[in-house]
Amino acid sequence: MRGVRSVVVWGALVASAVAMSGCSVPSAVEPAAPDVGVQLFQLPWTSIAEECESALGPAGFAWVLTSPPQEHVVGEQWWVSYQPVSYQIESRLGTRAEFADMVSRCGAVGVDVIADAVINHMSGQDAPGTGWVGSAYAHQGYPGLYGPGEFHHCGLTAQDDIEDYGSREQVQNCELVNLADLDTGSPAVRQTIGAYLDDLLSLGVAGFRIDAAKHMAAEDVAAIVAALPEGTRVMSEVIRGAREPIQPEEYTAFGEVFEFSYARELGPQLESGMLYDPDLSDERALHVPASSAVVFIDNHDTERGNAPLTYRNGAEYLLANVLMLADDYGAPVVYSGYAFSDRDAGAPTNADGTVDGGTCAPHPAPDAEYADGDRTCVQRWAGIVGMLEWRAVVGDAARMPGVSENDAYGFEREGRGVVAANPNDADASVAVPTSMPDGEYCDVVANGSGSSCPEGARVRVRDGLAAFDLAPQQAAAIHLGSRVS
Ligand code: LM2
Ligand code: CA
Repeated sequence: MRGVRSVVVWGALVASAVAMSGCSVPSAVEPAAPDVGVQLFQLPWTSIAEECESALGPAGFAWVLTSPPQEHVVGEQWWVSYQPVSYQIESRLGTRAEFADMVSRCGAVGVDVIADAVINHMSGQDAPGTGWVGSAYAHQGYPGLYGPGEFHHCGLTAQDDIEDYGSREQVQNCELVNLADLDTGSPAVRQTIGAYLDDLLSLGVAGFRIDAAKHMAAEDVAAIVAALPEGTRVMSEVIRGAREPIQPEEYTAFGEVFEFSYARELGPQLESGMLYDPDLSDERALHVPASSAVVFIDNHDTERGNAPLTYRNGAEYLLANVLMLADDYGAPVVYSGYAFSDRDAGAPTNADGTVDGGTCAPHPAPDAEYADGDRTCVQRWAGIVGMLEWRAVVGDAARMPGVSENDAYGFEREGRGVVAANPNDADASVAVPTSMPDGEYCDVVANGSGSSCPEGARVRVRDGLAAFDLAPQQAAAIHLGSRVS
């Protein structure tokens, strides 16, 4: 099902590239299967369904990562999503019926749904309470699911909280910020978690982000995954800490992992203007192999933490996303949330407490004018949409060695596309070697998937060089299908 629909979508993508340029993509070019995802943080299910139909499907996104769908503690903060009280698919983000409708509508336009699975822990409340749809709970008691005997009591720290990330035992068996830590080594617990994941699969999800995977022994996650149907996509969140005992590599045997090194290295290098060229070495140190990696510039935690670039950085953030989408390492996931000044602030809500989906209309591009609560809508920025088209056209073409000139930088994906970036505060020009045919091409970062190409968005290729003139913090990219003359 996924494959067939995907073919239709990338057929349309390349068709639009051809329509734009008025000349055909040489037949040697096989468009790549879409692999780019988008995390739509705290966006309600009905809004995600609409977004799939109006934006994600047409742009060629392959998957969307949702916020956690299960019942949670009651509260205003976004992070109540990460405190499960039952596995009912009922939350501030929508009902079970709305979730199911989203999965089928996204699937119909070729977009898989990846659900955020919070399975390391339950709530972090000390006092008993009642969840979003009325489930009673206590810190280590969730009627019908788990009793006190099914939680870890690590007994290693004063409050049973994780204190030392240098201790494997603490990280996996103590409580992460007071969140009741499930005994994932127990067959009964594994089975209950498995039933929850199976339920989501029965609604059509393609796979899961495994929240806080580092806080579960890899063998525990492996056992839970082994019980899922073959082909279920699994993306473990294992925040890499260079000197920590638990490393992401332990989790690659049964799925992909979010590779936190990628953004950590890309961001600072962009800011200093010292762009790094991974092709100068054969392997990326402290990175999992490309086929295991999910890469991102930021996510909901890092944008509230130490992400070097977020929506607040405007053009430079777009530039970083462009380079990630141009790269040949891992499956990229674009992040899209809402503006905030208080790290705990939830997305705007309706009178009944459900999250409001907002609108993308005011901010179609990086913008300094976000008010708190505005959706950033990164998935609709012209430069992002243009790069999805670019990525489909370059496919698996080799990434050629980068060149750096006048503090600007660029590289070719052999014979099919060229990208360039100027992370500095002054105009800069760079000529990037390419085997693309001579001619004038449209910059798809500036022009998105637009049908006509304004003069200012054109890039000339002559005698094996693509000549880019870039404004401060501008990235630009051309591909075989974006040729205008
Ligand atoms: C994750 N990945 O491993 C999520 O991506 C991250 O967003 C989650 O933290 C975390 N792990 C647990 O799933 C968020 C948020 C925390 C919040 C927790 C639980 O960043 O601030 O903790 O969710 O809702 C909050 C309070 C904290 C309190 C805790 C329990 O900030 O002070 O701890 O609730 O009541 C006493
Ligand atoms: Ca644990």
